[in-house]
Amino acid sequence: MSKYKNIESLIEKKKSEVSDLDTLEKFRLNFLGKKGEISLLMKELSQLDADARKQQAEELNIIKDSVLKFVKDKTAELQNEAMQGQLTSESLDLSLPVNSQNGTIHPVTQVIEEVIAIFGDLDFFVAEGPEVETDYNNFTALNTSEHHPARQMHDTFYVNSSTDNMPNVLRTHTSPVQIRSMLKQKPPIRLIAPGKTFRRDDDQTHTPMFHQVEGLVIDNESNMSHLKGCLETFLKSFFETDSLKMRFRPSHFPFTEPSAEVDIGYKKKGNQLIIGEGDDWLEILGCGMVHPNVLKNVNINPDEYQGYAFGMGIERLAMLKYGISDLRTFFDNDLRWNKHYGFSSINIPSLIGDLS
Ligand code: 2NM
Repeated sequence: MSKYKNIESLIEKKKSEVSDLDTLEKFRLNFLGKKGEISLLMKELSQLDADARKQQAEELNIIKDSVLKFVKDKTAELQNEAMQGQLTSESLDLSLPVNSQNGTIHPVTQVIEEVIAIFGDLDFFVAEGPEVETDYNNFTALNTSEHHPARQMHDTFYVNSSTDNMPNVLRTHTSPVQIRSMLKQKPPIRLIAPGKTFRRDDDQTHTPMFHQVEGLVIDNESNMSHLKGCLETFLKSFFETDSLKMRFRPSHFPFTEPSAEVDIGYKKKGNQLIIGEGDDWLEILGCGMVHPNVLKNVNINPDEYQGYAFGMGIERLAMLKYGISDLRTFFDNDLRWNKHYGFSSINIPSLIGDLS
């Protein structure tokens, strides 16, 4: 042992001088680097005879291993200290008042909150579900046949997982949330399902991800006139107007019968759209009476229960209400756009206070 007393005491002295990752790296190079003290001593071993070489190599390896262990342990210790320091210095006090000069609420979030406030007041509750769905919940349960064009690869994002040997999809509408809700809960049901939806579409007026809100009412009396009254109340409240021209046009969806599309009247005043009056029509939502096959698929007896459903695009509602002309700008994350079209985080939409 005596031969290496000097280096051992040098190591102990240098250990005590290590205070951060920089000095630790210098320490490592000083002993274990190519021209480090231990490496040089290793080279000297070759000049010794076999017995002495074996004995001293053993001693030197023990010293080398202890230096390696020190470097490893000290690295972990210093990194942990750095992390703790960062966690303390970067802590965020969530109880501080909002600085409304900075962040804004995105128009999509704002409109979802407004829609929830209105339907909440009409006794609807909010339902949610996963964005990756089974092919069954997204299509089959909704009376969409095996060969319906909506199932085609060019409309639907299929993902690399499957349920019951059927591929999973990114939900193309929020209707699978209604399927899940009807399987869990017996009528009467009054729900809305807001959320992200996905379709393989990307052009001026389509983005591959967009938001929808759908509504569902199931009981033993609701009919088309209830549907019409419900939508009229909603649209008047949402567009904050008492005069609202509205028309139903016959349409087709696999999950409703009869089905309709709803237009609202508007006119142009300069660059501005006046919603509710005028001789031009804007398509705003789709709706209908829930198809008996859909009810059967969720074990609800269509001879006992019936109901209506509707669906609309959130971005479209936001564009019409807040005069945003380009869909794609919603997802550009341009801070100037966010600041211009965003909403204060202090004003939460409500029917008692201000909707917007
Ligand atoms: C729409 C239009 C018409 C709809 C139907 C259902 C369900 F689950 F009850 F069958 N949910 N949503 C529906 C009906 C959606 O969106 C344009």
